[in-house]
Amino acid sequence: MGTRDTICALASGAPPSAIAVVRISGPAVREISEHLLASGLPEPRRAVLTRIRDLSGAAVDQGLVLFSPAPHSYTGEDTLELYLHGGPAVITHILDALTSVPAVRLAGPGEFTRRAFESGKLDLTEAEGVADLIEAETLAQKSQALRQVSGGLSETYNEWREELTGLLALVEVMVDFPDEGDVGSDAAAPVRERVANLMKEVEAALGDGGIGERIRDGFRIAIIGAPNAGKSSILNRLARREAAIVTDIAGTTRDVVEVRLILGGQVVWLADTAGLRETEDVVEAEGIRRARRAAAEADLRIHVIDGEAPSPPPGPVSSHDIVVFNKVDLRSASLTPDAALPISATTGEGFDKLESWISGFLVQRAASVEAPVITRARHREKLTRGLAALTSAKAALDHELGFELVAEDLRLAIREMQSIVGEIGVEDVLGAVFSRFCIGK
Ligand SMILES: Nc1nc2c(ncn2[C@@H]2O[C@H](COP(=O)(O)OP(=O)(O)OP(=O)(O)O)[C@@H](O)[C@H]2O)c(=O)[nH]1
Ligand SMILES: [Mg+2]
Repeated sequence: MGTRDTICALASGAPPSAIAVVRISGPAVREISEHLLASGLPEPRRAVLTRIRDLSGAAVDQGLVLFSPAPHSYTGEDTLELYLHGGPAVITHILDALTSVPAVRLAGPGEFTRRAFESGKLDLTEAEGVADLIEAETLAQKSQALRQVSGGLSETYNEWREELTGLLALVEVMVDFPDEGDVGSDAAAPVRERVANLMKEVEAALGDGGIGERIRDGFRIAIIGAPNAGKSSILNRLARREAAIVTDIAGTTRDVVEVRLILGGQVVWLADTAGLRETEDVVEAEGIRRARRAAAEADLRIHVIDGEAPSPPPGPVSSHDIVVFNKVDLRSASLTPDAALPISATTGEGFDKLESWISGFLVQRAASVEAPVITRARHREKLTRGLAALTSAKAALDHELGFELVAEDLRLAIREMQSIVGEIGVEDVLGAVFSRFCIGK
């Protein structure tokens, strides 16, 4: 690690700002401090007010500096933080001054966190948590990310990995000493039970309804119904802007139009879809196919009944759905079918009820799993494969196929758990995770 570059970057937001934080990490930090700080290398972990100059001795600014020696820093390396006046010229001058030192270069996205990961300060789920925390828009996203940063997910994955490692040790003994304790079902029974218990736990995590991923990426709501029912008008009113085209021609919406909203404290992707009907038109038919797919994938469907030409909602209405009777401004609300909410996209009547119903639904859904251990598709994919390996181990035990096979499956399951926390991290996974960070983190 001694031969690494030293990296620097603006860690605070875009200038101008009251204060700008510039971060420097790597082996050249001590040398830089001697050259650029009037007070020289500061005492560790002690904020010092000093003049900062460039290599020619010209003043850059004055501000607080903080030195965190390795390994007690975020990156695990020597780190220097400069708290400067947040003007664009100050920032340009300091970054120029720093990068004029031959061993120093500007950091790439997420490079500080990647170094923290590489020096064992964070595991991969914790590093992902850092990225999520920075991007968190809702309180729900923030608290989920914070839990992840503090190792809430790693804990579960590590427990499973430890249990698997213990099981593997047991099974390997049986492979090596098949005669001991009679290979029969007696020896296998405790292993089988522990595998079954672990399977139950992993299955429960996978059966969380995708709540962790929804909180992070957004819940999906689809507006569906007959052509001209007012679906696009409803989307526009909920989005508070003219996101979708509205005309009195049936079949106006062809493609799925999605808008991003915050409702009930959650990020929501609201989709307007093509009106469902029989059609010979190829383009419209494709739109309808997409509408049905959006409806099938949604967490919640808003079925729209056209108050002008009421017809029952197409397809089954589940408890995850809401039926609205639109255009009540044209009709008497008393004509609203049972269990449907009377609304008018034109006047806004009934929208406060509709919004609070959706919010209530989301609050309930988000609370349905207390602490999801899956917050990304990456975790789900690995965990699904881990479960498949466990299922195969269980089958090998059930059919007495030999402990070698069981051991092999357990090893596979361990690898999946290890790759979730990045213990065995293939380079492309790391690249994909860290490239999405902002520069300076
Ligand atoms: N009076 C009244 N008219 C409405 C209401 N909602 C929508 N409309 C009208 O109904 C027509 C169809 O509205 P859209 O929002 O385009 O309907 P849609 O369901 O998206 O239609 P398609 O995209 O063709 O499937 C337009 O002329 C709207 O102005 C309402 O609540 N009251
Ligand atoms: Mg439409």
